[in-house]
Parts: sequence; structure tokens; C-alpha cells
Amino acid sequence: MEGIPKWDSMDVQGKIETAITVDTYLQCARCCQQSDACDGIFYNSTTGYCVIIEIFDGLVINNVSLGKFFRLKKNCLYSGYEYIWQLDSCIMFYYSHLTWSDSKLRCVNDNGNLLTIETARKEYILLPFLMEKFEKQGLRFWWIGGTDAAQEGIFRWINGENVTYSNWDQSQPDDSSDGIPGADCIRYLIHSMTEAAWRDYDCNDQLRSICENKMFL
Ligand SMILES: [Ca+2]
Ligand SMILES: [Ca+2]
Repeated sequence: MEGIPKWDSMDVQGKIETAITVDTYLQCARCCQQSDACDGIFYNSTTGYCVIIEIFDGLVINNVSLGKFFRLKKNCLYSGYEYIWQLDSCIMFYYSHLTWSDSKLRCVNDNGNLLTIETARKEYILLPFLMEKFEKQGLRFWWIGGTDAAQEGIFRWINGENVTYSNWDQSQPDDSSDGIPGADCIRYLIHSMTEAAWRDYDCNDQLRSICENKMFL
């Protein structure tokens, strides 16, 4: 079975990229491996119908009601990281509290980076993980990898990219931390099971944090 990817099956939504007819599930799986746009397949063993599916950027994803869907499964290289297949990325939640800079360093020491949220889709996919931690453990605040420390008012992700997509809370960013002047780091805040937003906050505050990497077994 060498070279054959591991697949999970679950109900998901996606966009149909290509549809062909093949004799076996493995042929269908190999087609997916050969396509950059393939996030998973649908295969109907009765008809041989093989559909290459791409999960595309954006909140609204076309409904695929064809039946069973297979998606590629990867394992994260480093223990503690959790594979999020929709993002093809590994995420780690750190529970001990550190300043933003120390949180950033901790991620790097563990071969990752503080989480960046460049798109609405990424936030949408991550939210259930955060909401679960809020629901079960009451955890509300997380450092993520954005700051305006280099230039006040211009928020950048730690990879140097400008923050273009954002989910700022009402009246944020305000360069203030609960009324105390000075706030250069993005704090992720869970308000409730249905509401979450970003606030700029004092980078010296100690919070839990989220790291990300793309290193797989
Ligand atoms: Ca600021
Ligand atoms: Ca603020």
C-alpha cells in the first residue's frame, strides 16, 4: 500500500473540480494526489463515478450531496499539534500564559508561528475549536500573531503581511487595553458561543496562545 494516502470519510461540503469514471476507489484517490486543487474525493463504487473536490476560499461552500466523501488525512510532525484538514495546517493551543513576545518565541521554539488569520474562511474553520474550549473550559482570550508595534495603527501579521481581512470588535483597534493607553498586539476574544472578535491589547499581558505550522509526518 506504499504511496497510497490515508483517507477519512466524513460529510463535508466542497466544490466539484473534476468528475471522471474509474474502476476503483484507489484510481480515484490517485487522481486526487496528482491534482493540486484536490482536497478530497467522492467515489461511488457502483457507478465508478469519481469526483475531485476542492474546498475553496470563502464562507459559502457549494453543497455536494452525492454521498460519501473522502479527504486526505495527514499527521502533524510535532506532538501536541492537531491537523486541521480544511486548512491543511497543524494547530497547537498553548494553555500557559505568556506575554505576546514570549508566546511568539514559544511557537518558534516548537517549530511553529503564532497563528495568523488572513481570511474569513480560516477564522470560520478555527472557530469551532475555540468555541469548544470556551464551552468546556471557559477559555476566552488567546494571543494570535498580529501586531502594530512596528508602526502604530498598521497591523501586520508576523510573516510581515498587512492585516487585510479582520474581525475587529466594536470600536477596535483603539490602541488601548480596557481604557489603559497602549495596545499593539491582537488578542482573540470569545464573547459567547456565537460571537468572537479581535481586540488590540497590551502586548505585556500574559495570555494563552495559538501556534500553527505546516510540518507533517
Ligand atoms: Ca497600537
Ligand atoms: Ca483595544
